[in-house]
Amino acid sequence: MNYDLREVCANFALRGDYVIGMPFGTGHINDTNAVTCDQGGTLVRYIVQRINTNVFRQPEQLMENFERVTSHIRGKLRRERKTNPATRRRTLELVPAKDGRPFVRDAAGNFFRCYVFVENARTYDILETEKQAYEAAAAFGGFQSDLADLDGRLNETIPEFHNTVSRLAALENAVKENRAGRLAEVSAELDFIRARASECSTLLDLQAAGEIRERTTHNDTKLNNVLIDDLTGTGCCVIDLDTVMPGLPHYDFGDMVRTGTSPAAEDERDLSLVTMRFPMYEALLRGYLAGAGNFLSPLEKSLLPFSGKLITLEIGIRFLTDYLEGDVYFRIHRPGHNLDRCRTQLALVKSIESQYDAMRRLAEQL
Ligand code: ADP
Ligand code: GN1
Ligand code: MG
Repeated sequence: MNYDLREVCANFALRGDYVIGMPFGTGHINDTNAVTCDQGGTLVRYIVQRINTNVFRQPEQLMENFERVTSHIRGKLRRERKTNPATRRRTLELVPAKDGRPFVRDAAGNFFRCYVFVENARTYDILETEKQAYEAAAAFGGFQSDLADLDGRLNETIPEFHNTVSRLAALENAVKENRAGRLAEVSAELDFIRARASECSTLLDLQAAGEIRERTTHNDTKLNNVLIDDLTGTGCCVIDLDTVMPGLPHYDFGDMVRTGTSPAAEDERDLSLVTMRFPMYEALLRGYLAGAGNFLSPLEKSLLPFSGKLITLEIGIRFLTDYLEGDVYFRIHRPGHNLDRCRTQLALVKSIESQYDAMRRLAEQL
């Protein structure tokens, strides 16, 4: 950590005295800390994050999106008079800096933001039950639905974020450059990905032809980006709003399939454990449609199973690219970590392919 959390917190309009702060969560991009403050004898927690500015080059624009999105949702909750505690927690609540801005910038150029810690809820890296899958997917679907009437277009915090064709081109470029000298190790993975290259443009082609259309989407619906209420088991708050921007709804559903159906961790080395659990897929599909089904066209709905395969392949491509480039993007915790992550994604693609007909049949039925 090249910053002093206590000093950073002194610049936010926090009520109470700083007690302790420590790293929190398992995200790959930002530095997340849980900070405890003493408010007149009661301990209250906040999340304080340093935004990864190598990834998010324009943090001011990102925070502008953040405020627009959370205030839109908050306004909706107010109008719906949903003032009970369960619905009040439905969106992140920023704590402004003492100068009124939505972030603090320190002398070293680090950007920080702070929000209220949502207590009595947690995220799961691996979903345990079908109810969790249903509730998490319903929360992400509801999030898209809440933003369907947002005025104007949000800033693109990472351009071409889910352009799978560009992601594949970036991989081929990393292959050509072989910057970390690791190319010889990855020939099986490359063959697997190249054999599926033609599928990378499917959604983009349909979008270009006007058959499916852009909306405001989350774009990082890893299942640990939704908080599940400890008491009720419902998906109470969608978090990690850095990539909320224009996108296809399929990107969100696809990433839920990627992260919600396998009983194995994203970086599991025993690939025999990686499998697409059909009941979890069914729960995700039902939950997502309960949240977002009202605004999707029949064609869009029919492409949901495909999105699971595509986004799993896409993230596999990104992990492999980062491995070849020398681990410059995703935080790693061991040598070979990005290659392990790539391999689990490809194993999951294989498992999805073996159950694809049944996945499509279910989507048609629903
Ligand atoms: P990253 O972009 O690094 O993934 P996230 O915004 O997803 O960062 O935060 C990392 C983790 O911190 C989450 O997975 C979640 O467990 C926890 N977290 C984030 N925001 C909150 C919050 N407001 N209340 C409780 N926990 C939170
Ligand atoms: C990153 O920030 P986090 O850990 O929720 C990444 C996602 C990937 C994911 C893979 C901004 O998500 O796109 O799907 O890792 N976020 C960004 O686990 O690149
Ligand atoms: Mg996250």
